[in-house]
Amino acid sequence: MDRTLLIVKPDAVKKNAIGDIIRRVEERGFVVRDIRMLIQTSEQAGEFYEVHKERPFYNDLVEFMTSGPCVPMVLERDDAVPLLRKVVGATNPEEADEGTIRKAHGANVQNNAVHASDSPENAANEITFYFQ
Ligand code: 3AN
Repeated sequence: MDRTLLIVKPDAVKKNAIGDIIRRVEERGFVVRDIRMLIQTSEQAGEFYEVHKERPFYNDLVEFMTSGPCVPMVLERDDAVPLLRKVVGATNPEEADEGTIRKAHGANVQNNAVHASDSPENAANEITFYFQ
């Protein structure tokens, strides 16, 4: 079994979509192994998205990710990382396939409802980041 990290971002928490998002991943065979709710500090959000530090949207992204509670969770199933990326959909909700979480709940390329790890190596690091 593989593990990956899903974060319900502040926009989706605000619109009461935590339950629907968990339902969607559970329906596709993922098991929730750990979960918490936190309001991130700018330092935490900045470190999490450090790879985007030089991008023009970095400051807005950090502000968005600290704008309210978010819900990171550890999800488990075989092939967890690529399969969760499929369930989540494209970064831009307008380009996301029907039936994906971002199509259902994302508003725009920044406020796109969820984060999902993009490689097994990042998944391991991101799980440690929120669940020491
Ligand atoms: P993904 O989350 O699909 O792996 P990344 O890693 O390219 O996408 O981007 C991380 C986060 O940065 C996205 N989830 C989104 O919130 C934000 N983001 C990405 N591209 C843009 C953009 N062009 N403008 C604003 N925010 C962006």
